[in-house]
Amino acid sequence: MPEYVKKKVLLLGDGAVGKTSLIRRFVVDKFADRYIATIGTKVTKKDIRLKKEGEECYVTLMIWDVLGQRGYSAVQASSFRGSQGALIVYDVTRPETIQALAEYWIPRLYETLGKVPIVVVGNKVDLVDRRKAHEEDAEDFCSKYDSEYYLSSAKSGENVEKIFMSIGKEMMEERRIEEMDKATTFGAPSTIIEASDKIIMDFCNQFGGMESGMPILREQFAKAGLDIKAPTKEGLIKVIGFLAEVESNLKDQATVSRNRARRLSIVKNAR
Ligand code: G3D
Ligand code: MG
Repeated sequence: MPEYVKKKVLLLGDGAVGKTSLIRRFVVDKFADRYIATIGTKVTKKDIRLKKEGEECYVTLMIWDVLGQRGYSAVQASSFRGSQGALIVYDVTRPETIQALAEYWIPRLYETLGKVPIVVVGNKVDLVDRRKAHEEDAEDFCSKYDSEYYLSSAKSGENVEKIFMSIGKEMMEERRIEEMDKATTFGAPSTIIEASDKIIMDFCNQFGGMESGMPILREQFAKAGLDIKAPTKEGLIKVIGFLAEVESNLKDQATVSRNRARRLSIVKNAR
């Protein structure tokens, strides 16, 4: 018996990054070159089909195109309510728009809804030559938020379907939301020991608890030559790589790389 659900997804980001164009491309497969600023909030509906734990499920996405002007915080907060996830969009040709995500959009979202799943989207990739650099920027940015990213183009259609499917999938995984609640706080300064502690907990949470996680951790720490009493950054980075190898036999690729990125960001922030 397939499951039918309705999910509300937000598109957030500064004006003119391409939110309305991405929705239009996804829903009616068209691109219009004429810029019409979105007034207020517009809702578009689209049905998608996903697999959840091997089971087919039908999801009706209610896609909310939120007024992109910063400062309209009451309008924005009220459009956030009841939503289970967001596509966070910036324009790869305007670096200030990725900065706005960290300074404005993501904090506003988390203030209102708590830590819901997000997928970061660098749009207008058709306009850049050095794609690799943009990928690195996006990856670096995402590691702080435990999210996936895509570079997209509403103009060519590249990755447009993928970004909506990806957030749809994230919103279906309630387990993941629990994991995020359990996850450690990021960005806070910590010592190498604290970082090591967080990584251990993070791995155990994902691996069915301490009893099942610890033996694997001990093995991988030993393999990396890491002394649990005096861990080093380099050693932890090695361990994170080994843990990703272990997980790649058990989890899907997206989860494995998200876990790796999250753990690397813990190490990066350690003193
Ligand atoms: P918004 O809803 O985030 O405010 P819009 O942004 O979807 O209205 O898009 C703003 C401008 O960017 C529009 O151009 C639109 O055509 C353009 N645009 C959106 N996505 C892409 C893309 O992927 N590639 C390119 N090259 N342009 C894109 P104008 O020129 O009318 O301002
Ligand atoms: Mg718009």
